[in-house]
Amino acid sequence: MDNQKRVITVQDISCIGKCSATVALPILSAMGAECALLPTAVLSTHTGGFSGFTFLDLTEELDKIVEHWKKESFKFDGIYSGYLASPAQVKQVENLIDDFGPHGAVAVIDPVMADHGKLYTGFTQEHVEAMAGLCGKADIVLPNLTEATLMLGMEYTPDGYGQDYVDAILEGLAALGAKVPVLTGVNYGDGRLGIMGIDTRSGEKFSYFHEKIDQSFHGTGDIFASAFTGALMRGESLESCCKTAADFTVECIKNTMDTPKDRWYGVRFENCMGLLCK
Ligand code: PXL
Repeated sequence: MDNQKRVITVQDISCIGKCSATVALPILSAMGAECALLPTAVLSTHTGGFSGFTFLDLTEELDKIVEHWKKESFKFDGIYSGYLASPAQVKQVENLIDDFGPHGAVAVIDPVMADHGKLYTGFTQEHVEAMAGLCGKADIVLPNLTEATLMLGMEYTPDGYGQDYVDAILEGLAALGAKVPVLTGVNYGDGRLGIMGIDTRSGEKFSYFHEKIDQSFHGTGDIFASAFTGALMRGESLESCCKTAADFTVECIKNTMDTPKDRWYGVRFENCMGLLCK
């Protein structure tokens, strides 16, 4: 019997920059899932750190692609969205969940829009509000601290916080409607960085902490979310998905530290891919 999982990933194509589609596709493939791509936009590079990038919005094309998929009666096991170019596209992903969710597709939403306390270039408060709505329809949400606090209208505190702050964020995300909120980038000041989540259906909490590397790299959120989704499709527990994805991301970062600094626009994940094929 063919039990290969098929996932739709909704991502932009940043032609150079090692993020979104150019990491989601190889990672999901390496982990054994078939990956269908719904491309939100085509950019010459990602928007972080490059100026003069080109940007082609594919909002109109998305509906046509999905209409065709529905006509063909394709079935999917997962819907995994990352960078969405506009509030209209956020709505399109909600429609995707309505279309394919009832047939068994688990919705994993990474609300890609901000980091280090700041929205990425081009995003507005309207996008934040739309994303909060989408997260409310998701099975699993994977925000970082900045994205979570923006969606909840909470103060962003980069460090010096305790368990109460994280609990309040997870509760807030659950109150939006997310079944499994998972917060990334949790830092209790002990030299580690972690992921904390709760499955609101069972009340079970889970977490995974790993060594903190004091260097930030583009695309690592996408690498984490892609590997998390791949692990989920492989049937791993939520805690195991956190571990698989975080360990892989840390290895990719370590594998990049010694490359020339002007090449630090993404991590050198390519020769770490073997870690995912098991
Ligand atoms: O890695 C997130 C991301 C994805 N896609 C585009 C981006 C970014 C972050 O800046 O600009 C186009």
